[in-house]
Amino acid sequence: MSFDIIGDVHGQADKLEALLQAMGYRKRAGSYQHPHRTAIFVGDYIDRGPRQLDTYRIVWSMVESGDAQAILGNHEFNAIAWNMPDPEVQDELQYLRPRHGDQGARNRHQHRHFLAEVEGTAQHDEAIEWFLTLPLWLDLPELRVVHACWHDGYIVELQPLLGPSRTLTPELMVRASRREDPVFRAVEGLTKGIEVALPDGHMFLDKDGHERRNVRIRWWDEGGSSFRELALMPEQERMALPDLRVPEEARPVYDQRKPVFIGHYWLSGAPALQSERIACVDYSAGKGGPLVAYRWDGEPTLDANHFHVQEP
Ligand SMILES: [Mn+2]
Repeated sequence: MSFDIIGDVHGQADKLEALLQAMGYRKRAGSYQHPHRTAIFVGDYIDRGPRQLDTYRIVWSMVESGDAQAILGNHEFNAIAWNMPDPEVQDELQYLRPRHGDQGARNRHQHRHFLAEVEGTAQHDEAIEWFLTLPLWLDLPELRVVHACWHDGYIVELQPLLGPSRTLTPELMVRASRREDPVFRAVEGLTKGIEVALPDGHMFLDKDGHERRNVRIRWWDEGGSSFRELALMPEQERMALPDLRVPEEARPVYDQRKPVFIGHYWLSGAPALQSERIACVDYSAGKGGPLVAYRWDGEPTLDANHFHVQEP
């Protein structure tokens, strides 16, 4: 099998159509197809860009016709939670992702481009229904795909709880929306990456001046070991972190059995591999960057020459 693994589109349907064309896909019977390749989308189809519904329709139609597979990104997870009433709140209507207060305003702001196109229409529920059919990860015979982090522990934990095609059920959506529930940590780990608590007494100030005691890490970096080396943050802030080891148990170790493709990390610059077996295909198409894909032709060891960069 030959697969083209396509990065986070975030409503940039122009970039997606240009990329599919350039990679040899043609529109036939309402869906883009390639004579002998299958596309795989790594999640985050919505939010940010100017053509939310068009993006959703392109990806949806390719999955329907068997020309693509697609998984769930954190933005689709959030969209479902925004639209799902909390069944445990009886006397008023509350949603799993808050719509009220300061947090509600921030949530709405993050989701505004999608809402502007769908709020109050039948397409909204239709899109949410479809998001609920997206698996949290793909483990194909030859390769793996997950939105942010391949974590064997979380996968083993979630596997028996998920729907038939590794999808989130309504019950799991509730559990994944409760910070104190282990399902929250597992779903967040796979779709947003790994967050590690800084050693006691350490903190840093984020770009809004808020104190933070957790950092997200570059889980794929086998060479790094300290918070200073592994934290995912601008270099200047990173250098202020303690030169102390990230606890081994907090870091997933990738088993290297097959290539794994991820999105999510808003990378920039020329596409580069994370390792021989790990490739991120998100180069910030959602905020001015190119849409990137990896043309996979069966190689067990990944090759940076296989990146396709669709300039905006
Ligand atoms: Mn993401």
